[in-house]
Amino acid sequence: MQYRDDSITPKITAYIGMGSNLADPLEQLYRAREAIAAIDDVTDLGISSFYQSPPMGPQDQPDYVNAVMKVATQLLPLDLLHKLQSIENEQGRVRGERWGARTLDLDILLYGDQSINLAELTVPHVGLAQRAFVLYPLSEIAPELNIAGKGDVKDLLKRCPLAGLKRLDS
Ligand code: PH2
Ligand code: MG
Ligand code: MG
Repeated sequence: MQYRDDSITPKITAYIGMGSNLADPLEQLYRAREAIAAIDDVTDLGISSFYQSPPMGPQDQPDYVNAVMKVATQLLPLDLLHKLQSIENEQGRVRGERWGARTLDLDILLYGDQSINLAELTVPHVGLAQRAFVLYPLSEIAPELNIAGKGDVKDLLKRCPLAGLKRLDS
């Protein structure tokens, strides 16, 4: 077993992008939030509203529902990623076409202020600064955030067209 002293392992604030466009998307995101909150060493710090938007990428798929969740965690980035992938799999994710329809997509958007460039994981997430379905929910729960190399969330938001994004009342 690896030695770890919780009192000195830092808690990192991370933001997780959540998306679904199959099999009752809202329900998928509710379930995913519970599953994320149940991970050891992950604390749920809140979630944005839910937003509906037309698909980015192939158009022959249903609209998406997206949200952003804020967590505190002592997991290393790849460990967190692998836990999120298990939750995607448990909720019936089938990996097919790039940007194709999915029951659940969980992306690490930000992990503290770290820049991570690994084959498996790029943080900040590549589409973060351009995608309305990421920026709007993110700005709701982190309006003062500055994203290294990209700028203030507030400024990114001003430059980001809504592209059909609608906030759901739920
Ligand atoms: N995710 C994709 C592909 N296209 N479109 C919307 N509106 N929302 C998404 O989350 C999304 C998408 C692949 O991750
Ligand atoms: Mg994604
Ligand atoms: Mg993904």
